[in-house]
Amino acid sequence: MPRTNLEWNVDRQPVTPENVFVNRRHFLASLGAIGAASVAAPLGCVADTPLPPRDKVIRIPKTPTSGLYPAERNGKYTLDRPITDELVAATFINFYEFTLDKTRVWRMVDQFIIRPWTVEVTGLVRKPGRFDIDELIRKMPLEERLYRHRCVETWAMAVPWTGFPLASLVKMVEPKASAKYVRFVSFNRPDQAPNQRGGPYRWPYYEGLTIAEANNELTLLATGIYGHELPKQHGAPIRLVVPWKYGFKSIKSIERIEFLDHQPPTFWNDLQPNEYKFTANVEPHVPHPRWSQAHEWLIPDRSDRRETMLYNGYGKYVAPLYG
Ligand SMILES: Nc1nc2c(c(=O)[nH]1)N[C@H]1C(S)=C(S)[C@@H](COP(=O)(O)O)O[C@H]1N2
Ligand SMILES: [Mo]
Repeated sequence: MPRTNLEWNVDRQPVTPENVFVNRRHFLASLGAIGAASVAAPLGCVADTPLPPRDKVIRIPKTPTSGLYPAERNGKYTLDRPITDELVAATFINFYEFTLDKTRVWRMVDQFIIRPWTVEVTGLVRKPGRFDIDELIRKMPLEERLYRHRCVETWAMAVPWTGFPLASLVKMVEPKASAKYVRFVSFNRPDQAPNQRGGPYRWPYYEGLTIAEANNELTLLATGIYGHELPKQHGAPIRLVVPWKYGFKSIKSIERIEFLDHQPPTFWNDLQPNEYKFTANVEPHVPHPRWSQAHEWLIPDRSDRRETMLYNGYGKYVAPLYG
């Protein structure tokens, strides 16, 4: 059966160049509308294929808060694997607002405008507000943390994020006792993001956490990566990082945060109700309907396989939330 483009684009993975070409054609054929020119385009981040030039891919924004980077590293959070090469991470990206093709997101983000940017905080809080992104960042305690990242598609990476605990924003806005969930909403700008023009998705992307998950010490709002501000493809100017959950929970480019008394629907659960539920923790023994989650592989090398760890190895911090 031909896949629909509602599904995860797991074909866009570094395999052998031959397979990449076959998979790419299969993938493009399944999308239908793309011409032969793009089939011949460079493949980008694929093992054994040259990566594109660093200065083209990693465009670091210049903003009123650029001077805050690099932030001091919090050494509490350590890795069991090497930090992923920055250029590999920047060219292997899920950001469906722009394209489903991981290796081409970086080429599609030029028109995306990340200043001025406002984050609106609403709902069941005593101090709601609309925060200018740079004023918000200046109020918050920026630090760097090394975290593993695990995508539901089985690829994994390890990166240094810069950001602040979501808990410090939660504290600032003073949630009411009735606030049990936090909902996050990304942007909807078809003029800036090509894949928001038509198609089957219901934009903007939206996600959610319980208030306990939001207040967990691991949960970050990231504004930087690799010691500088987020390049657009990583979800500038501010994105969630929830390292014990599948990557799709870590919503990029957040415009609104709402405090609710009920569990909100989420983007992927609405599209694929038979996949992972709201919680979507990394659990090796719970397969995806179409693949096992027992193993993961470290980009860019499909053969660099590891056993998936329960809660992505963060059980020490989060297991009590689910016991
Ligand atoms: N707004 C938005 N956020 C998103 C996504 C997306 O398509 N749109 N993809 C998610 C998925 S599936 C993953 S794995 C991570 C990838 O983050 P990275 O590209 O910075 O590694 O972002 C998540 N956040
Ligand atoms: Mo993902």
